[in-house]
Amino acid sequence: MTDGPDQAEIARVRDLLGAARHVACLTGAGISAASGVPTYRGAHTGRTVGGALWDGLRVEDWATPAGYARDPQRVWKWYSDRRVQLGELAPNAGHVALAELEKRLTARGGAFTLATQNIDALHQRAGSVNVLALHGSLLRIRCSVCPYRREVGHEPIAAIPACPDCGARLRPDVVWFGEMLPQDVWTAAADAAGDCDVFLTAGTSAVVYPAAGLVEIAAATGATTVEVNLEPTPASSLVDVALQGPADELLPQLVA
Ligand code: BV8
Ligand code: ZN
Repeated sequence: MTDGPDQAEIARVRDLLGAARHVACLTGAGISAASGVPTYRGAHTGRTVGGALWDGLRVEDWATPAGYARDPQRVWKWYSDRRVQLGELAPNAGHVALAELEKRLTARGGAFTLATQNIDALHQRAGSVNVLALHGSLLRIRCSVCPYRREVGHEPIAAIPACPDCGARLRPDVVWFGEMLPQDVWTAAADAAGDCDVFLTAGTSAVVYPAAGLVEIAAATGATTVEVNLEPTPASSLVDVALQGPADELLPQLVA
């Protein structure tokens, strides 16, 4: 347990969630930190790639279509290693709390929408159902050129496969910088942010757009907004309640 926010704030959010009709949530790398997934930026309790991965390049420099074109084997290996590592990791109490919240809301006729920037599928493994994976999935690969895509497991894939339909290079099915988010997924997330009465953001540095804009949509349309993060972010001054602490400790308290 950390010192963290006071119990009155926790109780206030618990009441808000208990009375809500539709809760929408945005998560980022921080929610998976306690599972051993590295974060990208900011303070951390577990591991972090800390922005600079190789040769001083920031994630924004190489997690791009141009970065893949420049050094496909290296970028491919980075994702392949993460996919293998993910097979050894498990959801934590933060993921489980959000899955529990969804169960409760749906059991009483409410709605829960979980938009995540994470590509680790740990929310689904924890039992969350209505999950919008804004930035794709580590567990899918797709063609760089045509619509071909397929699911993959946690086994290593050393060589970059060629597309069985057109022969082009396959790539991870994730959204890189400079690429559009899948339109249907983004529309569903923006609709949920505009429709919810409570919007909860957890474990995100709130700097990558358009995902970070969801809390702005929710605030502008009258939702009560709550942030759970280890440290203040650009969203902290916008939200109604900013709780600082580890998501794997705070989310179970909010949902208890
Ligand atoms: C697009 C996926 C339209 C694969 C990722 C200038 C201003 C505004 C926007 C832009 C700009 N310049 C460029 C842009 C657009 C750009 C962008 O937002 N850039 C930012 C960096 C300035 N966005 C895009 O390009 C997006 N597409 O805009 O399309 C378009 C297209 C073409 C032309 C015109 C328009 C696409 C963005 C997708 C990027 N994909 N990766 C992969 O993961 O490998 S981004 C990367 O950051 C991550 O993958 C993750 O998905 C994302 C967000 O990170 P977070 O999840 O928030 O994680 P982070 O590490 O940053 O923070 C962790 C937080 O947790 C910290 O605050 C820490 O304190 C906290 N924490 C740690 N431990 C805990 C904890 N909290 C609680 N508990 C703990 N235990
Ligand atoms: Zn193809």
